Amino acid sequence: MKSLIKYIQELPERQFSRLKNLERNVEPRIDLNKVVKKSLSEVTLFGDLNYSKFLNENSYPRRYFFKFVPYHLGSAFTSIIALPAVLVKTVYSIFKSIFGMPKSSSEERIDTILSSLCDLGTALSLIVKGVCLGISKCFLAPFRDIAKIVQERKNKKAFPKGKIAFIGIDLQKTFVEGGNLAVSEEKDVVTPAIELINHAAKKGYLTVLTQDWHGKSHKSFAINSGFKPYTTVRMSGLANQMLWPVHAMQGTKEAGFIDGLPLEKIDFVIKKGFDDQVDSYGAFFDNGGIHQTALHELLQGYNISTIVAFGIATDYCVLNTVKQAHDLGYKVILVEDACRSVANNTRDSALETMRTLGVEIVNAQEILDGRKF
Ligand code: VGL
Ligand code: ZN
Repeated sequence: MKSLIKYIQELPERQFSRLKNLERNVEPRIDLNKVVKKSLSEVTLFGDLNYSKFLNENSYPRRYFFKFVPYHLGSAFTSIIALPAVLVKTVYSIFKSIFGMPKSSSEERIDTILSSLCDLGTALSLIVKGVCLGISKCFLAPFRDIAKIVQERKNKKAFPKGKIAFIGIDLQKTFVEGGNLAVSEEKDVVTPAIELINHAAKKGYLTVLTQDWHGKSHKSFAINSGFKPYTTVRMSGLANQMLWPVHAMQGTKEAGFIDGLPLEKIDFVIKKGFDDQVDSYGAFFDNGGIHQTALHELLQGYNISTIVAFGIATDYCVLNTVKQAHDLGYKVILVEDACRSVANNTRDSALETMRTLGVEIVNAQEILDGRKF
């Protein structure tokens, strides 16, 4: 009995020290490799991207090609152009030493010829080196550059600054002009999204993109059910599933990220919506709340407590991601003017729902000004 009373008396202190320990535990507790392996199909860890995948997904070579290749090839060709000049000079010196120096001894002539040949050898080796370096740089530099970027990101993000993560939701071609499920875009969504990502990367905050990633038999595609797009049905036990035009189909160009996003500044890509039987608007769980992506684990590993959310669509994937984040205990800031919606009425009710939850709704400029952090 005595020890029980003592225990109860000490309880607040015990709790307190437990909390203190938790607070002190500020270093990432996560084994990123484990997370990535665990759900390899869903999360792409920037540092682990393999080069060919990186090249494919980022059209890096094209950008690289026009920037560096002419430069390196130029230096290779400069060396090649030097070749005839060096040859002419050597042949001239040899001729001069044989025919133009009648008074000199044969020993002197041989000396001059040999030194000309040595000069020729040195010049040739420099030329060959120049050509080889120039050409090899053309082919190797993209890989070296990528390796450098990857290393920089790894170093920097080992301990991201602050406890803030910027999450760009479904910023994919399929959801903007020209895409199959283009949202209403009275204003450009790409520019503020790019600015937010640049801002986050500059400040050293964690950056994540989510990617809707459906198989061709996905049940949310109207074509797979026989109903018209934009009708609401019951799907896999879940009410109110909207049927959509085919969108964000795995591996298609449409499912790729919108051109111009600085993908090299993104730390993680979370893919969602694999399960053909259930839709997945939120980036943390599918709509049935059954399957969990690696996002929460990743954010926890980095001790993230605040999420800055933006992207597409305010009334579906943004709303659900924000709701799930809120339920998981994150403080959520929604950047309203960096979001676009499927429809105005659902956008308004989505914003109202988020406001009621206590989500802070801001404009991109307030973040970019550094007013918040
Ligand atoms: C989304 C509808 C269907 C979204 C995704 O990203 O908001 N909306 N799939
Ligand atoms: Zn979808």
